[in-house]
This record gives sequence, structure tokens and C-alpha cells, in this order.
Amino acid sequence: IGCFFQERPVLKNPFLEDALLRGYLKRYMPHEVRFDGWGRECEVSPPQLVQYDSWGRRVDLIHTSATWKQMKDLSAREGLVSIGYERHYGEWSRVYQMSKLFLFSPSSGLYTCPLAMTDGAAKVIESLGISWPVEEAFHRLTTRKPEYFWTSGQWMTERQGGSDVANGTETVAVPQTDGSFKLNGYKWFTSATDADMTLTLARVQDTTGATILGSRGLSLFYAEVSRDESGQLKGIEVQKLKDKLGTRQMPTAELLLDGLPAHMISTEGRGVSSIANMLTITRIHNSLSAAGAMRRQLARDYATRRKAFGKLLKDHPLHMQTLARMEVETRGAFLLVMDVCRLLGREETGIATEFDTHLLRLLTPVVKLYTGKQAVAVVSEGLESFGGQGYIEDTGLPGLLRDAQVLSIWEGTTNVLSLDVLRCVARSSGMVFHAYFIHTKSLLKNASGVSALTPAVKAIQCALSKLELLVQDTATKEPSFLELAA
Ligand code: MFK
Ligand code: FAD
Repeated sequence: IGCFFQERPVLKNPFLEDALLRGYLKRYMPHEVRFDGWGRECEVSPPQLVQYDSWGRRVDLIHTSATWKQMKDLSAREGLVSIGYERHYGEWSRVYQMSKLFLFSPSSGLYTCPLAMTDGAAKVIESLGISWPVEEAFHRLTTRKPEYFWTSGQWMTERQGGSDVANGTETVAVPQTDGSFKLNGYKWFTSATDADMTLTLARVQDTTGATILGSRGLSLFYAEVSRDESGQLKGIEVQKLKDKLGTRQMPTAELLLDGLPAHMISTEGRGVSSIANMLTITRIHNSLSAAGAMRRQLARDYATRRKAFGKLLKDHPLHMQTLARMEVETRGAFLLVMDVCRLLGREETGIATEFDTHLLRLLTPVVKLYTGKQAVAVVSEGLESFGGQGYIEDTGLPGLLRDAQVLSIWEGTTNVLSLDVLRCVARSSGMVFHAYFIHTKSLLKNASGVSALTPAVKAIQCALSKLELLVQDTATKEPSFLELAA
């Protein structure tokens, strides 16, 4: 019968390949149903706090823009949190969820911040058990129905310390006769304060009013942000909204907790380790957001439009080298983040090997600390690629740089995360590094083409060499302030 066979046709992405459909949608879809401009609208209409009504009564209303509210509905409908918990795609559910968020993130007006905390809260509840008093909350955090959807806050930082939560937390939890608590304290940074609920840390007071100091004294609490019949927030006063370098789209408040009704959801004294699940999720979201900001490829498009010295920017080899370097950084970051999402998906569907679990623990702080720094450098380079226009506010470009700067600060600074890496290496007796080397070897084996190093391996290696330096620094005797000054 011979050896000739006809090639079968391949169905490529029916949306991306269909210029007719895309052209039609672009031409006819009204602005209200296209969200690519919403992010900018959130930035130009930042939230405002009204503390008192016209008659002097305390109201503490945080007014957010209509677009910010639309982001909430859109996020629920698109399942931007729920996909991770529906798990329709098994171990790949997280990769699917994060791919959607990756596209959404740079246009989201930072709505990905409340989504990250919402995802983190759902994860904590799932890990502690979906039962009263957090059963309804879990279903609300993971719904696709906009009218039922809740977002969560993550109130950890106090004035005395945001990194050193164990020693910096002064908030006390006063036991009530029905088994619930009332919280009194001051939360110094609370982002997306328009949330419906929060997870927060406090120290339980005994009958004499005493508390246990340090990490062992901290427990994890669930509280709803609600109002009484007169419209006042129950047990919360919004002291002020912070005036920030970036993230201006989103309210970040200082809150006085004055008898906030709450329920303890961790074992008493296990607050820090219980909220660690939230940190894992929000740190992965942070990394994804960093990769998304780097991926906002306007500089590449601009290079095909802007002329200098008689030719398009894309025809200047030096400019192309700049863009190529940004591209390599971005791809490395993306592949590394996605690999962590893949590991998370495996862990959540019960198929993670011991190596996978070690890798997830090691790579979560690594990817967060590395991409946070990378994003500032790459986004800054991206702005420069526009020349003067990159500095002009209403191009929307400066906001990208402002927002990138926070990625290395919140959810654990670079130093604090590097110490987290040391902690997990020590606690696993070095098993995490063993897992890392096996992983790198398998990535190298699979790598093809001219270079044996895929961008992911490169990023991991860069991250690791940076960590090695930090490990060496930390391992050597820490110099005192006077020694440093000398
Ligand atoms: C677009 C994306 C946006 C993302 C959302 C942004 C909005 C939210 C912004 C925020 O910034 S929220 C606040 C974030 N705060 C931090 O990230 C705090 C930074 N500090 C740390 O990470 C410290 O390492 C930490 C407070 C977690 C712990 O410090 P300690 O008190 O020195 O910890 P210790 O005593 O070593 O650990 C206590 C327990 O927690 C241990 O468990 P055991 O008691 O069973 O031994 C640790 O193993 C466990 N633990 C700590 N970190 C962990 C962890 N477990 C798993 N993973 C971790 N990362
Ligand atoms: P510090 O802990 O005082 O750190 C100061 C410096 O010291 C840092 O450079 C740090 O790396 C370094 N450092 C600290 N400890 C060590 C160490 N052991 N070794 C070496 N270096 C060290 N927090 C919340 O809880 N909820 C929120 O919603 C929230 N939203 C935020 C929004 C914005 C826009 C910002 C900017 C912050 C937000 N934060 C929030 C707070 C944030 O998580 C903290 O600012 C951060 O964790 C750092 O804590 P800190 O500000 O107390 O700094």
C-alpha cells in the first residue's frame, strides 16, 4: 500500500487563529464589556475615606470606584479564585487559574491583590477544615456568583513589626461567654480594606488580662467586616487611608480594632503556622503578578511604530538587544512561577511526591523574592524603551513601575524570605536542596536546542546563586552596626 500518507489537519487555537472573529469583536464589542481599560480607571479614581457623615456621626465609608466594584463581579464570574478549588482540571487547575490571572493581572487595576488574599484565606480554611464558623465564608470566597462572592483581607502587620509578626503583634483577643472573642488592637497595613471578612492574628488574654509573648502566644482569627443597624462598622474604626507610592487603586488602611467580634480558627498558639498557608498562596500570586507586569509587552509593539535616526526602533540592533534581554528575564520568571503553580496543583490533588512537596516549599519564597526584584528592573527598562513617553502619567506606564515596587516589600521582604529559605532548608535536613538538584537535572535533560539551559533553569540558578550569597552572608558572623559603620 506504499508509505505515503496525507498529513492530517491540525486544529490550532480557534480564537487566536480566527482573525475574522477577533476583528468582529474588536469592532462591535462595546467598551463596557471589555476590561482592558478598567485598570487605568481604577488608578485615576482612587478610593476615598469618609469618616463622618454630615451630622458628625462616625461612618468610616471607603468609597471605591465603580470600576473597582465591577472588577469584583468579573473576578467571581470568571472563577479567578474558584477555579483553584473546583479542581475540574485536576492537578492542572492551578495552572489554568494562574494562566487566566496572568492575563488579567496587568489590566486588573490591582484587583489581583484582594483576589490573592481571598485565595489565601480559602486555602487556610480548607486546610483547617470547612466547618462552622467559616463554612459559609469558604463557599462565598470560592463562588462564581458575583452577588454571593466575598473577598478577604489579611491583617498581619502592626506598627511594631511587619516582618517580625511574632514579637510585633500587640492585638489581644478577649474571650466571650459564647466561645467567640473580641479583638482590640491596631492593624498598621490592611490592603483592600473594602473586604467582606479577614483573617488576622491576636493574643488570647487570660482572666487576669495577661497574654503569652512571642509566636506561641499568637492565634488565628476569622472576623467579618460588617455594620450595625446605624451603619457603623462593628468593632472597627478606619483611622486613615495610606498615601502610597503605588497601589493607589486600592484602599490600604490603618485600622483600630475596638471590640471586633471574631472566632479563633487555629489551635490556640498556632496562629503563625496556620496563616503560613495563606502566605504560600499570596506569595505565588505576587510572583505571578510580577511576571504579568514584565510581560506587558507594549515596548515590543512600540518598537514597530517609533522611528529614530531614520528607521524603526526594531531595526536598531542595540534596542533589540535591550528588548531581548527583557524577554529572557520575563520568560524565565514566567516558567519558574508556572512550575511552582504546577507543584501546588499536584499537592492539592494529593499526587505530589515527597520531592514535589519539598520543591514547593523551597521555590515559593525563592520565586517571590526573585521575581519581586526582577519586576522592578524589567518594568523600569520597559519604561525607558519608550523614551520620554515612558515617564508621562497618562500613558499608563508610570503606574506599572510604581506598582512593581511593592512586590518585593509586601508578603515578606527579600531578606525575610531568604531567611525563610534557610529555615526550610534547615527543617528538611537539606532535603529541599536535594529535590532542587534532581529537578534541575530533569529540566536540563529535557532542554533542547542550542542552549542547554532553559530560561526556567537560568532563573532558578540565578535565584539560587543570589541565595547562596545570602546564605553565606547569614552564615558568617553578623557584623554589629558599629562594625558596619567603621
Ligand atoms: C498581586 C499579589 C498581591 C499579594 C497580596 C498582597 C496584599 C497583602 C500584603 C501583605 O503584606 S500581608 C502581610 C505579609 N506578612 C508577611 O509576609 C510577614 C513576613 N514575615 C515572615 O514571613 C516570617 O517569616 C513569619 C512571620 C512567617 C514567621 O516568623 P517567625 O516568628 O520567626 O517564625 P517561626 O517561629 O520560625 O515560625 C513559626 C511557625 O510558622 C513554624 O512552624 P512550627 O511552629 O510548626 O515549627 C514555621 O515552620 C511556620 N512557618 C513560618 N513560615 C512558614 C511556615 N510554614 C510554612 N511556610 C512558611 N513560609
Ligand atoms: P520591617 O519588618 O521593619 O523591615 C524593615 C527592613 O528590615 C526591611 O528591609 C527588611 O527586609 C529588613 N529586615 C527585617 N527583619 C530582618 C532580618 N531578620 N534580617 C535581615 N533584614 C531584616 N500587611 C498586612 O498585614 N496586610 C496588608 O494587607 C498589607 N498591605 C500592604 C500594602 C502595602 C502597599 C504595603 C507597602 C505594605 C502592606 N503590608 C500589609 C505590610 C507589609 O507586609 C510589611 O510592610 C512588610 O511585611 C514589612 O514589614 P515592616 O514594614 O514592618 O518592615
